[in-house]
Amino acid sequence: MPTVDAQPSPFGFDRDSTALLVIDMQRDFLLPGGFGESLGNDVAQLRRTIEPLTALLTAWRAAGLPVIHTREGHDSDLSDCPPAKLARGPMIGQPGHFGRILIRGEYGHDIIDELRPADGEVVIDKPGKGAFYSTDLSEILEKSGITHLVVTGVTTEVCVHTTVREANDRGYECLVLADCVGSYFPEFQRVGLQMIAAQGGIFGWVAESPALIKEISR
Ligand code: C5J
Repeated sequence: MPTVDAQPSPFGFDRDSTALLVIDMQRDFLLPGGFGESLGNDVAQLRRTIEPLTALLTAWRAAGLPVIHTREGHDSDLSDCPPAKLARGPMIGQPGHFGRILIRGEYGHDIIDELRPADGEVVIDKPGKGAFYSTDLSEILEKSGITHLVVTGVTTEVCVHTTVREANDRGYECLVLADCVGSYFPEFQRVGLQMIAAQGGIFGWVAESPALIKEISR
């Protein structure tokens, strides 16, 4: 069984039952001038994930393993936007530099060019922070016999954490790749990763992508 050096212990996985989850690598979060930057965030903190994630995707696809992408966003009438989210995020649906913010079909909502989904890869549109809430991710994973998830994307403490916690409660074993997840806030990145692997791996495991690439390229 392939095994990756990870915290708090080695992470073993079976190629037939493991999927790569790429969370919300969307223009509005990552591009200079996008929604994330308009809130005063430093997008460079997220953009450092692009290079390692590109290398991982190349190796993962070469190994013939499944990739699932997610995008956070809403229908144009915002009917699927949880009211509490809209109340504290009134800019959702408003005009931004790359179209209406977090609205499906707008330029800013889509995935950055470097990580564009390949033909046949699943893309999940999610209205919440977690990838399971109000999506068919559970059914897709069950149908494909997936039990282990390699989790990447942004942001570490929000959509990555929510998804990993949801996945953990549903029985999935999650490996989070430290160099392939990003937060606008260095402190949240550091502590967010610590929280996952703490207490014997309370939500999962944490590793660096080169260790995983080495395993899947054997
Ligand atoms: C946020 C996300 N931070 N993808 N979204 O609002 O983490």
